[in-house]
Amino acid sequence: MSRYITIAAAQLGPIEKDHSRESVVERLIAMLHQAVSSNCKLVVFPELALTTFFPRWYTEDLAGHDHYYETSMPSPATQPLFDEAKRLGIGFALGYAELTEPGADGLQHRFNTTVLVERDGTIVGKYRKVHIPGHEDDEPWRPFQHLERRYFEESNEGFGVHRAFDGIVGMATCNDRRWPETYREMGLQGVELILIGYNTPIHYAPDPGQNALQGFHNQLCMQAGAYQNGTWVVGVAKGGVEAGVESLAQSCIIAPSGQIVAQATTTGDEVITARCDLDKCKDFKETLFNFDRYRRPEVYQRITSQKGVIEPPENPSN
Ligand code: CDT
Repeated sequence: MSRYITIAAAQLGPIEKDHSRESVVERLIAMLHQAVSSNCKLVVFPELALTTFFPRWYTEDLAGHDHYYETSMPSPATQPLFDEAKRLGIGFALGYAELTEPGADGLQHRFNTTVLVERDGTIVGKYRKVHIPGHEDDEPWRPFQHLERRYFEESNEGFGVHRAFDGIVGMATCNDRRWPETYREMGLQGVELILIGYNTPIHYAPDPGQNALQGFHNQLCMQAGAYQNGTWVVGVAKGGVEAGVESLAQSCIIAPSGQIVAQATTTGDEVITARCDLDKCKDFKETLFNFDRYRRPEVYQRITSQKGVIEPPENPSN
């Protein structure tokens, strides 16, 4: 049996500080049209797709940066995207900065969020980023900052999946893609399609030796996650040089075999597509990665009971 869905990864080039949300939404809608002309039913946009990557700037006063966040979704600026997608009968995933209503604690919360919208315009669900990289405080020695840990809380909601687009769909965001737990949590819920937006600066200040490996690591982790869980993975970048900082592009669509079936060739706005058979997941889920048959959770206890590394004691003879 086959269950085909044609999917677009809509890579964005840079968004500068002075670019309005409205101008960005125009770019998103242009890519939506391209996706429709390729018969796509789902288009995946990157992480924080509405603004420049603002965590690169330090601020004492977080509230002074609240204009980078959406307080509703759809928000006034994104309503035209929602309307056009519904009119065209295409779904989408969109990353944005979310500022919540005050919760039971009376506080507003800031999350790095992705919303998934079905072809009929209904909101399927939201995903709030779990693994928040970078640092909390000003680190002026860096050529640019990566202050996601100042601007966003870690979500405790985990990695849910949704029955949508005639399959089982999950989401993750940027740094999440480097962690095998991300994929396995969704793999254990039968995920068939994982949507991942990212902003990955090429320069990694704590260890610049990794700069030249950014493209390799991007593919390594997403291809492994796809294969080891028998799932499609769509990785979508905001790439190019934004505010003088170069970010990885290399958006790609990966099959459950781990093979890349489509990849961006530019660092700007670019739509890549693939016709994905969700039933291909079974080839892996029912054979080598038949979890029910072969997994051994009873010997994986450290994975959930322990956070950091605990090395064995030194040999007394040393
Ligand atoms: N946006 C995001 O999560 N970027 C990180 C950069 C890590 S370096 C601080 C990433 O993992 O690509």
